Amino acid sequence: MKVFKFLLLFIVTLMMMVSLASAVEIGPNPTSSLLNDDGPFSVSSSSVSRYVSGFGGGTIYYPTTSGQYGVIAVCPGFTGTSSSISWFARRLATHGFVTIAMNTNSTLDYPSSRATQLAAALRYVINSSSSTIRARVRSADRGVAGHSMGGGGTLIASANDSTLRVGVPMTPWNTYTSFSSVRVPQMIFGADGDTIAPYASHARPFYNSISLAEKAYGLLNSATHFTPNSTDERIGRYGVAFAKRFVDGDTRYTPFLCGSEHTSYATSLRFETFLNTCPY
Ligand code: 9J3
Repeated sequence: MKVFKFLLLFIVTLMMMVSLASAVEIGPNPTSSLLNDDGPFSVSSSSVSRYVSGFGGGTIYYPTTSGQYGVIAVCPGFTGTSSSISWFARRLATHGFVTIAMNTNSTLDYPSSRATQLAAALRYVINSSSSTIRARVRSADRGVAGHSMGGGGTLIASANDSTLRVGVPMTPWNTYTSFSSVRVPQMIFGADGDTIAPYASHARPFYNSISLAEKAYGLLNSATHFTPNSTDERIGRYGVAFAKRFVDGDTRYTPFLCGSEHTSYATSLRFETFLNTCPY
């Protein structure tokens, strides 16, 4: 009996050590007003030539404060360039991530190509020729995000690499709807007025098809296909909170995804529909 109790205590202690080891708290305790805007980190940026191999260059954003941060690549949509999603890459960085607002090899590349380019952009940041940027990166903690075909690419990149920690597809577009093999947590945004990637045939069936990962779906009210191309409080708030929860394992963000801070914010004025697999 005593041996049994000792074993149990030992196992519980081990489990606690494992869960602590995989969670990194970066930055002050989150508040609603911090999450609605730029975060507490000052950010530097570094431009990446379009002639690098595997993707089309872009801009890296990283916290000025030394430390190790998760890394997230953000991909634009069809005909778009990095400037169309740079607000989101920069926003993530101000909350404690190293990010890249990337360009694609061709602005006409399809989602499967955008997926391999997202992976190439992550590798590029992790192996950066800048020792400052290399020193800021926790290479095990990688995520992907993107708009439209970049959102389709985000889901495909997530299906291709189950070691990614997060995907944030924004008004995603793809030729097929089943992402049943995805094991990477996804925060999917749809737009109620999207006529290019209508949520009923894109974002929503993508969300529904995922059963092997934690997920959330926010259908933005009074929004279009291009709402993710400029600063949006809702996308910033939930994109940051979801990335913090799943890239850093930081459960201080749980109330903003599943708890009272979520339910009070996610009114029907902001989200026509909000679905999730809470608690997480
Ligand atoms: O990336 C997007 O904005 C994709 C939607 C699109 O127009 O696809 C047509 C082929």
